[in-house]
Amino acid sequence: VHADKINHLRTGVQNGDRRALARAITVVEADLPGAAGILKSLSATDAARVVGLTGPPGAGKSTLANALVHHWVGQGLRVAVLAVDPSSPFHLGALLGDRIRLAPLFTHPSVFIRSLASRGALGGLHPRMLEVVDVVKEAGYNRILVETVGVGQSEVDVAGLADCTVVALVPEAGDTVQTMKAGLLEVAQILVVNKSDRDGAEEMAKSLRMMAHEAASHDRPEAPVVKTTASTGDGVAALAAAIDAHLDTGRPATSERRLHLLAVKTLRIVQDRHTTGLTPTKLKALLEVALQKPDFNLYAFAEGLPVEGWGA
Ligand SMILES: Nc1nc2c(ncn2[C@@H]2O[C@H](COP(=O)(O)OP(=O)(O)O)[C@@H](O)[C@H]2O)c(=O)[nH]1
Ligand SMILES: [Mg+2]
Repeated sequence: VHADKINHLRTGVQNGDRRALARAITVVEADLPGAAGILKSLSATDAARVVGLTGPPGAGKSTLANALVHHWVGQGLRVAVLAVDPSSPFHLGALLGDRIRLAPLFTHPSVFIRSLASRGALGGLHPRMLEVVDVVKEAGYNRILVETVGVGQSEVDVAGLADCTVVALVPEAGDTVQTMKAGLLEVAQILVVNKSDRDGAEEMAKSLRMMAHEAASHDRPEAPVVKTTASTGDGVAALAAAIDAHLDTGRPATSERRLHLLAVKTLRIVQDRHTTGLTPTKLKALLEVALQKPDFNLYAFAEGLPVEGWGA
């Protein structure tokens, strides 16, 4: 892909052309030719706030995301949603105000929605999620909401890229809570008891508050617990306020956490770059040749591999 094509695409993304954005995401997501060129052309814009929304399947994450989008759009914000949950596609509409509902939302100028495939059956972020988020940031959205199913590693992954991680649970999730200490609770900066129209919501909120209190420390503020009924919009304004409060306090530009995340991100980029083009099939072919030599050494072989560059 030629440089002027990449420039054209990037300019489109920056100007809010959603087709250009969709195209750029596809290129980056699938690592098509031009992906590196697009990524390297990104400006250092970091105005968008990334909100991760995770939790067990069926907790109401998509419904909650809809409600948050509605809330933010009502405040005049531009919002992008990246949903890593093909099983539960976005049905924007139900919660959106009439004015917005009448117009198909995918054409609403303030909203961009994209589904991404997950890494595997157990969920997990798309392997190019970091890059996709960076492309979306270029398009000038104020909020980027990333919905993932929290069933394993994904909640940790999403915490790594989000400025604020929201974990959604339901009143019946008592068992989940017992087993989630190591995962979901650890990454939660805000805890949500969704489906609060159901029995047991207050009990659930109470036990979560206790846990959040125990988990808090001097460098880890206590995660607030918010009760919501996503399907009616109850509590969504309070959730949005909690998110704003977290975003306001967090993230000094050179904070230890940010530096750590950037280091992890750099490592991943470098590792990816070095394995680009190295498929098991290709390696087997190279190994077959290398093994002919009597002084074959695996380490010397690995070091001598043809590493593809990071050129456009
Ligand atoms: N009663 C009730 N149902 C809800 C609420 N929020 C979502 N749901 C329903 O729960 C189901 C799963 O919601 P969804 O947003 O797809 O969950 P996700 O898998 O976490 O994204 C849907 O049928 C929703 O309509 C809520 O606050 N109360
Ligand atoms: Mg969903």
